[in-house]
Amino acid sequence: MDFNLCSRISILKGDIVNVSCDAVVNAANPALAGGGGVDGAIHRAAGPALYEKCREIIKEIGRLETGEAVITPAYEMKGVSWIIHTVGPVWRGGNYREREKLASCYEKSLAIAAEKKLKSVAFPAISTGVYFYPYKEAFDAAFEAVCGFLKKNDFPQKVIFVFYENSAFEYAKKRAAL
Ligand code: AR6
Repeated sequence: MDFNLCSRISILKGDIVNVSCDAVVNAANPALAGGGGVDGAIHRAAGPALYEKCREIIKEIGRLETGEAVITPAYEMKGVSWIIHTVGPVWRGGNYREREKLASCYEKSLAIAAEKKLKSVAFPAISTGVYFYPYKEAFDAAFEAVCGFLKKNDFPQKVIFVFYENSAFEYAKKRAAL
């Protein structure tokens, strides 16, 4: 990876709610109804106002389509100002445009961050939990999308990939050569 890009990407292991940054990305569902995994952790950290805001958004847009993203405040979540909610694809074997849809989650989330001139954005490994996307293929798609975006945009200045599981964390570090 070239030096400039390298200095703009970090790979961490841990809980995304403990990362300090301008925005964290939530692996949401189309109803923005909260759930388990990252979504549950983010809703718990942000408090009930987030749930209310999500209801308002769904009233307006009906549902959040796979690969799309919306932004809300982070409410009570410490060290974070914004939450960007995106819906990853459910893995169905790889022939249902899963890669394209997963790349879109990263690109649309980053486009929102760029528009707001946010400095730092943290992503979980979208779709790799209950949506069953294999973690290696998921990181390959995510990394390509993020690098492509950062090359063309000055904001966000920094992207942080946050992994919960050691295998995914180790793979990402090796793959990104960080
Ligand atoms: N911090 C960082 N990573 C986490 C955390 C955490 N606190 N918790 C889990 N992970 P998932 P999806 C990892 O299932 O596959 C929800 O119910 C986890 O190990 O959270 O996109 C939504 O409401 C996994 O690698 O998201 C949707 O219905 C990765 O985050 C659905 O799940 C993603 O796992 C979305 O499924």
